[in-house]
Amino acid sequence: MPRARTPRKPRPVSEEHHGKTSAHEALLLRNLPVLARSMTFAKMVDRKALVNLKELSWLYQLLCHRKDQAALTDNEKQRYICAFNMVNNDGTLGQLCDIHAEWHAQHTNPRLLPWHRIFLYLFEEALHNYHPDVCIPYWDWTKPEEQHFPDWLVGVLPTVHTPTRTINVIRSPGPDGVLSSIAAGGPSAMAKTTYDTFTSPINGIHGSVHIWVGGTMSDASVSPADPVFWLHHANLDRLWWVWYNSSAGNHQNPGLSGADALMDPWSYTEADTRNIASLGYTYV
Ligand SMILES: [Cu+2]
Repeated sequence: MPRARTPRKPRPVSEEHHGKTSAHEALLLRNLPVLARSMTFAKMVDRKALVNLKELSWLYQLLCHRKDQAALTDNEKQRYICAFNMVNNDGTLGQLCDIHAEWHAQHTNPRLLPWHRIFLYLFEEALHNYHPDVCIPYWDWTKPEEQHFPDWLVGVLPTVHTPTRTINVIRSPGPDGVLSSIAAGGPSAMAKTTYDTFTSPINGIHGSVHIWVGGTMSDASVSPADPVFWLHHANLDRLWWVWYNSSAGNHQNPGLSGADALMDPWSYTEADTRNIASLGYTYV
């Protein structure tokens, strides 16, 4: 699909795509230097090997189980907040905020879902540096009982120091009824039978929920600083996975090619995002 893009700077040879594992390694070395200094759980477990063996049910347990935030135990909620704070304190979250603030054609177009799938994957890897058992919960605002701001995050308003700025998280959620009317667009999006007609209304719902939360979440240059950003995007990512596996979605991939298929600033491509098991997680 035609889409205006700013010219991309030539990429150094070292940034070229050498396969999934090396792309991940390159990211850790280049964009997340703090992580590169320590042994991550992800490095201990070769997930690419796991994918080939995923029919073995005991290995399935090694996939990160992303759960509905409303179903988390108090302990699981505290562990997510703890891991979030660790990733904030080590500077990784700030780096991710600055990358999100850059232009990577990651919003208001069909790249939204694959680009943020990688973005969440990298954040989850960073969480695992401290808590291998913590996965990104999802905020299922399609459920009437979750059509309000998640209670357990109301008082969690971190300060995030990025390489360029300090972000003091604020928010001002709208009325529950407005969130419910935003979410009411979900079923018709899920019924669409092409990726483009699915992703277009999902893009709109995505933005409306950002604005409904308000404050930091309503500004794409700072939104990942709010811990609820990750829960919101995990839900969008989950809806995409549900749609993809539905008869309406019929395993259709985004029609991206050339530079549009490269999830810059990383070396991942759209094809790398097609199977969430290969990225080490599943939705439960
Ligand atoms: Cu975004």
